[in-house]
Amino acid sequence: MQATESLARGPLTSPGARELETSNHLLGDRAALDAAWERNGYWFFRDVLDHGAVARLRAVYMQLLGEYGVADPADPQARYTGASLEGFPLRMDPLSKRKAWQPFVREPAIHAFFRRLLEDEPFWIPTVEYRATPPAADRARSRLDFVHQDGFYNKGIPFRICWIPLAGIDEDVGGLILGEGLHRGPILHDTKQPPLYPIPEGAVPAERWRRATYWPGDVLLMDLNTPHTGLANHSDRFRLSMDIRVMGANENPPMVGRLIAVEPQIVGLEGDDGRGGRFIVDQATYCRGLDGKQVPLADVGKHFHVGDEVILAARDGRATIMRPIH
Ligand SMILES: O=C(O)CCC(=O)C(=O)O
Ligand SMILES: [Fe+2]
Repeated sequence: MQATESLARGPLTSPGARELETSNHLLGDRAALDAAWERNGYWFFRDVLDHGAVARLRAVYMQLLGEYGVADPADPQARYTGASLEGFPLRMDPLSKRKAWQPFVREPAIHAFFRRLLEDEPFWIPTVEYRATPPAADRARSRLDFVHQDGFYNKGIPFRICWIPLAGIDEDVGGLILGEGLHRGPILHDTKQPPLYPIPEGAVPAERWRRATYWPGDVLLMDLNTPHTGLANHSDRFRLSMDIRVMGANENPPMVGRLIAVEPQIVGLEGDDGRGGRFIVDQATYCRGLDGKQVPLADVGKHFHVGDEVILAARDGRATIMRPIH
């Protein structure tokens, strides 16, 4: 299948990170899995996802890259052709629109893995990034793209991040790097630096960084407060991965559905799974816009409309967080 050829090894230019710890041997042992999560802030499983399912998702990416002429869909290494990236949808919007994640998580083998891992029905939060990252143009920049904690931008939804490589991703191609064992510590984002609130350089001690050479079939789950970033792509190929968020259906997941009413201080939601109702939206609600920035309460009616698809978490009839789905 795809890209199992040997990957060219360049010099180590990221922070000399140690290998991620694997948790395959803990599968089926709830207490040991939980202990590893508490200690490290992640689980890394090697070769547990069905290769056919991963290849089918990868093919969807490759077709889009082919349509834009930036890679040959038949190239197992997804090398960048050099064609202009000007019109190329870097965030892969066509895949967002068609919800390319859904057929993937419905694949019986993929569902079965997460069902067993969570000991619960997986509930997928449709905050999905389809990443086809071209080789970096500027190689003088730091290789750490943007260190962040997802929890800082997603208060109130205790999901686990699932980062899924769709091809071989070595140190040159980049891939994910994380700070081990920092998820129970303080939030590292600098609250004095809006609008991005970056994590100051050095906040993740050099010896905490972990990464791996990733292969199709691997999956990395991270705590929502584990600091992490992609590494800049210093190869000649696209870096192909998807990240999506999951929690157990019995862990009080947020609602996902369409708005059926947007009134001052009230929204109505029809959830995809039958949950829904009318919810108070007030100062305590964290409303997020499409650009990720917080929407002031007075502007909710401008940003949210009947028919919009949203993620909404609520407690006692009050929305705690509301955000659009792309
Ligand atoms: O793949 C990347 O570059 C970053 C991934 C990420 O931020 C995430 O999975 O939450
Ligand atoms: Fe992230």
